[in-house]
Amino acid sequence: MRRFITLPITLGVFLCATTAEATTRYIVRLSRGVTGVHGTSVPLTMPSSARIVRTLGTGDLLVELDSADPAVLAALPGVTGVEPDQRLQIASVSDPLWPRQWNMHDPRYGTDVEVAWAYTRGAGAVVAILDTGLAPHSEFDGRVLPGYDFVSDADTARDGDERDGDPTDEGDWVDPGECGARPARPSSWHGTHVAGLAVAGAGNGKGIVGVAPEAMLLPVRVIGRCGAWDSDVIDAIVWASGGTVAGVPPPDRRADVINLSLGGLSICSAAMADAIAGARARGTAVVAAAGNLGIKASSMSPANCPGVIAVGALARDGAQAAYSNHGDGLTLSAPGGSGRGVDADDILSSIDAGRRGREREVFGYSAGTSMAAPQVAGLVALMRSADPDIDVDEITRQLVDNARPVQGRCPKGCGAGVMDAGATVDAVVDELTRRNEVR
Ligand SMILES: [Ca+2]
Ligand SMILES: [Ca+2]
Ligand SMILES: [Ca+2]
Repeated sequence: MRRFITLPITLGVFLCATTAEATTRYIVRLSRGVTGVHGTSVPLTMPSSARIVRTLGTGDLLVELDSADPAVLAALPGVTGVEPDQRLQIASVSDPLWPRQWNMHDPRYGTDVEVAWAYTRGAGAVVAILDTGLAPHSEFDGRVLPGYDFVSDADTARDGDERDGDPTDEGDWVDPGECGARPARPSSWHGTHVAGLAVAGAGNGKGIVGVAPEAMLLPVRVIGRCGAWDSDVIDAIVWASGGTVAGVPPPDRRADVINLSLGGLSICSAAMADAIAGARARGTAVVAAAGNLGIKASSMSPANCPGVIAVGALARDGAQAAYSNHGDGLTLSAPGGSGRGVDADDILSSIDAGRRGREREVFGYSAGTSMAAPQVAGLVALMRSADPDIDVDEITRQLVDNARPVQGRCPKGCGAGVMDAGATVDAVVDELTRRNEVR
């Protein structure tokens, strides 16, 4: 049986120790006046099976034994207690669906988020998800900022009006003939799935965990039932990054990062490039999905816009996913799932059960660069939480410099490699420490 002991450390991370591991290291507590090293009063003589490793800051002795039987230590005169020296680990995540989140913890193909969580879980950072809106889901309880609905076309908005202050996802199901030649399909709850990958809550006894489970979520609706207009996305980027959009009250908090799991086949328009440049100038990083057409990433906007962090997708086997756009246009890659219809090889996140309108919160699998991008956006939130002064260029540089080599095949180009949350946040904290030492 494993016994877990939890103790908080300064960074707010919970460590746990398991006593299942046999130890030969013991912390030996001494009565006052006894010491095993300098012998100021009563010298403690160790048996030949024991070796003093060092004196701890508390005055206790760390002792290594040849055997695992500490009775020999307890019997020594002057010893008041003997305790095993336990090896501490980052707590196993208690959220029940965590074991299925291979994209985060698989030792070869995952993103190593647990290492990053030793520093931060994203508290203080804001992630804006520009998407189909947000279906109510308890994974975001207490962390949803007032968002906005930028869908200006009342005909496709499904909420009966033009822009409004309620970004709730009304469902994007399509009936035959509704959106040109598009086939009929049920609602995707795409925005809720994407949001969960970035910021779903940890330790709430529920579902999954996002990359930045303590970051705030700014939900922004831009996609109606037939897609999103460029013009609505442009306004939403300006707004979420703290710029001014006529007729729309400013957000309570500017986003640290905007996620765009959307795109179309086109060059980057000058207006879109302007909106993104403005967001970057105000300190908001912009992350975009590279697209799922298996073509050059440079052919899809807004992933091809200057300054955008463009994210490709990797399959369950660590290779580039067959659907992922690729090539020089990618900044880096993240797990996006295989997309071959096998749930366990895809990416699990929060959705709604409704085939048309909202019914109830559930969890479901999906694959795509849409799933890869928000994991990078979540990582940007961790970086901003660790160092609130890190600028957008430095964020991009650290993502690239600390990406890991792709473990599977990627002949057409995966950008800098796989996002590595642990190495990246570690590097950001190092850099911050160096900066503070110089001051
Ligand atoms: Ca509306
Ligand atoms: Ca609305
Ligand atoms: Ca959860």
